Amino acid sequence: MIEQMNDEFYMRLALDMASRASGQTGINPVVGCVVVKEGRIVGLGTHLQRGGGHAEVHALNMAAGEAAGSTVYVTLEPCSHYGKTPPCADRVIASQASRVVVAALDPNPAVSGRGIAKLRDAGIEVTAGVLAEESRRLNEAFEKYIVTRMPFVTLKTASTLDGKIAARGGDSKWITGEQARMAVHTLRHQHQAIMIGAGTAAADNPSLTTRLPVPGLNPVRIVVDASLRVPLDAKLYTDGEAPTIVLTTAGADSERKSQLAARGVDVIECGDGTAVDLHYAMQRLGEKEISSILLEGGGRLNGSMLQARLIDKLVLFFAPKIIGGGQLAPGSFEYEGAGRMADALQLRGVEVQRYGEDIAITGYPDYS
Ligand code: AOF
Ligand code: ZN
Repeated sequence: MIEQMNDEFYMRLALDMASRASGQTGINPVVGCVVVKEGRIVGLGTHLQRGGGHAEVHALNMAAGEAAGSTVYVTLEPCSHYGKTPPCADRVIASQASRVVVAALDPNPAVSGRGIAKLRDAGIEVTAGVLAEESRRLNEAFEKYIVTRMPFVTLKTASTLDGKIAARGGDSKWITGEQARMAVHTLRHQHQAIMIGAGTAAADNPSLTTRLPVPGLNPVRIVVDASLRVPLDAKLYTDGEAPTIVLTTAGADSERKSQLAARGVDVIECGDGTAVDLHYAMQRLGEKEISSILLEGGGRLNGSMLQARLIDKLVLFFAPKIIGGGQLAPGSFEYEGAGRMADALQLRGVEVQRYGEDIAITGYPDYS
């Protein structure tokens, strides 16, 4: 009982450190590590960027000679393979730690249980599964990408209670309040890319940068533009704030493609139909090592991505307002939809947060 409380206490610290690095490790997971000996913390470490040291290495370096006989708390199973760095399991064994407490297993097929097996084979006591769900939640994008090489897509909307993302006259500033908009900028920081449709790009001319009181990272910007109708002087193509990718079709104007390429925009042809082949697009983005995408609409792209079952998570902000407007006011999800309530898309694991006057509903679509 006491041991379990201690394990959770130190694992929470490790998880907290890991969570602060969310958004800055690229395709890698976020991982925290705490080394404890005789009731004292002797080492702390966090994986801060891809190619950089793993959490265990930083923490064990800090612990130095104190690592012998210690307990090592780590939010992800120590790795067993040679990646950009040597296996952490070997490093833990060499440090002569006597016990290792792990939150989640590493879903990387190159590891998946082999790290823990290595430690046990070396005679180290291993306790696995302490606060595992918290760790898995932090690395939900990594969990998908490392197995499928497809990006984890979070769909975000900000609408009125009746699901509208603009008024009948087209105006959309602002629907939600400042706190909710801050939360969106934190989501931008935490995702590697942000994606919008051509309609939104043309109507709003957004910059899609991360604007927070504490500076954040700008995601790569992705525009879905089958016919290349977004003007060349759009901020996304001219401001140089972050790389921009355009997903288009083989049939789109080739001169426009060259003009975009000349501006440094990465133009990807996704199929030869009239619409962008979204499944193929996600595969290509995965190949470019984009492991997480924040989809910021509009309604038609949201609908198409849902229908293609490419959405992994939804974060829906609602302002306590009703605007009406029928067909003239665009909604968050514009698609044919289900004919019967029994066929509605069900969200699982639903949670509700408050941001000032606004609320956010988070959930995971159940496509089964
Ligand atoms: C750990 N501790 O802090 C991290 C781990 O390319 P590399 O060498 O950085 O390896 C990346 C892989 O290592 C990643 O896919 C995941 O399996 C594991 N990440 N493992 O023991 C860490 N970041
Ligand atoms: Zn490692």
